Amino acid sequence: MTVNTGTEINYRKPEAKDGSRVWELIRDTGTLDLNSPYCYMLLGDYFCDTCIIAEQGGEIIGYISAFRSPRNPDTLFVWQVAVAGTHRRKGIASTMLTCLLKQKACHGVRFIEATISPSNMASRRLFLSFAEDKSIPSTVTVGYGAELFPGDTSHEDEPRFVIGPFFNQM
Ligand code: 9YT
Repeated sequence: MTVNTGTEINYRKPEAKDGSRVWELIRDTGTLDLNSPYCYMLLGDYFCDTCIIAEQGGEIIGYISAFRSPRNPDTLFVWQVAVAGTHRRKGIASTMLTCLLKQKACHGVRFIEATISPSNMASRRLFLSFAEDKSIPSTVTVGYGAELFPGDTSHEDEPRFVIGPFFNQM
């Protein structure tokens, strides 16, 4: 008899019906910009090939949303990386990123871009160690400065990280 202890982590594409639970995950991170539930449904419907969910025992514990830049299709823009507070520091974000890059939809990707605010240490570590481990160049430019955000939101700067070029044979 096989007993499913629910400890195995399953990585899969999101669907529209995951939108509400993804919204809850993003809300609970406390560090990411919370978009509308509709936005997460839409990503699950129209951008599922470049997004990924980590699930354990039926619970969504990790999520990456990303899309290929319409003007530069060799660039994967990684929009949000989220891991549930209870599951951090286990390499889940890094596994999600690696799985994502292995997808057919990411074939030919040579650059990764993301904007990451200074307080989002987990994502900074994720992208910089991804680049370092593989000896891929990385640069940081201004991105979206705090002044671009509505005055009453006191949003941090969102510097843009660019990693690449690399040969995506993963
Ligand atoms: C890589 C990542 O998660 N960036 C976050 C961008 C922005 N602050 C957002 O959408 O939360």
